[in-house]
Amino acid sequence: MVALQANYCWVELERVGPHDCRRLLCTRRTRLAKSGQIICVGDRVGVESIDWPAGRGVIAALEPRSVLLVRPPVANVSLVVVVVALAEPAPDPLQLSRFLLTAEATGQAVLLVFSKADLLPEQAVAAWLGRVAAWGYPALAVSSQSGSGLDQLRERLSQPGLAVVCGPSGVGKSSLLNGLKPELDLRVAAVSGRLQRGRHTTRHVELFALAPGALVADSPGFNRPELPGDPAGFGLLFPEVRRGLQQAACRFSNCLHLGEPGCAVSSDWERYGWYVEWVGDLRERAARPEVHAQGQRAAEPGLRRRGDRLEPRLDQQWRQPSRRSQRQQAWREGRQEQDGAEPLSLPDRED
Ligand SMILES: Nc1nc2c(ncn2[C@@H]2O[C@H](COP(=O)(O)OP(=O)(O)O)[C@@H](O)[C@H]2O)c(=O)[nH]1
Ligand SMILES: [Mg+2]
Ligand SMILES: [Zn+2]
Repeated sequence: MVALQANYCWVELERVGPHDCRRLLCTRRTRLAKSGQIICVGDRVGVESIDWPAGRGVIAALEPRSVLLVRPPVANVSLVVVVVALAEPAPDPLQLSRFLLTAEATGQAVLLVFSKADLLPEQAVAAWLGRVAAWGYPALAVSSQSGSGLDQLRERLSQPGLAVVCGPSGVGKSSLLNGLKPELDLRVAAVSGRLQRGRHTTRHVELFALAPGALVADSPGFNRPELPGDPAGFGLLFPEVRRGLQQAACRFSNCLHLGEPGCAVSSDWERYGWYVEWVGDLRERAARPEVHAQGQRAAEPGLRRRGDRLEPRLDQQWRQPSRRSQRQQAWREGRQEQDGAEPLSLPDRED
């Protein structure tokens, strides 16, 4: 499914159909929604009742998905491209890290792109590239204005798979995709206001083919992604931590890498201080389950929690169970988490 507009889905076909049909405008079988199967952009679906001359059909089946990116909600993502501008707006390393963490949380490849390279002198660009290389990200500096770096980016995005471009608004994501494929003609907004934030002109998620089998999704910008996950797995979202663990194992398997005895992760990296602070935030969140459940809902406006799964929010008519029973469920889950929670304090000594 390549695009969702109100209650209609555009489905791109695996093979060209009669009447040279490549895309079908589809509705969804009600029983899909009733069985709790929510279709996201990026999902592979089965279509029935096809009216070829009209180009219409009905989605009747959803294939299992490998990954679901929460924001924007895109299924089966294989590459997350995080874009931040070198200027207008200037990079915010904390915000950039939050984007990188949510990208890492998908478990898929992450590519960091600095946009608007035309606005900074070469030396300043090199300084940013060096800084994030030390974090573990060999980044790309590009400019849609001058065209520099676009060929390299096009090459990366032309690999088979599904890439999602995300990042703050106004950094030039839509401009970049337009630069890669001018016929897209995506809407671009002037950066406005004293905060130099772009307006959110990209309103819905849509997939485009950049090369055969290489799909790319532009996404609406948002400015402050929530921290993903729980304290236990959090360290693995940092290349700096993964690097340490490749060389040696920590003494305790549930090590939080906060200077525990026998920890294999050093504290000698730029983002270590933020890491410590964020682990603290996550532990606090985990210790207060009611706040946690609310935080989750606020954190993911595109999605809601259902059992232990995340689902995109739907129009009122699709919603079930009711908001009230959702709240009760979230509350019950919170209680369970509290009752069965693993202690997050330092591990007991094993020796
Ligand atoms: N100087 C410069 N401005 C750019 C570049 N790319 C985009 N812009 C401007 O940045 C603003 C936001 O661009 P847009 O593509 O809508 O950003 P998005 O919100 O990330 O999709 C627009 O005014 C663009 O003209 C670039 O490479 N250089
Ligand atoms: Mg945009
Ligand atoms: Zn450790």
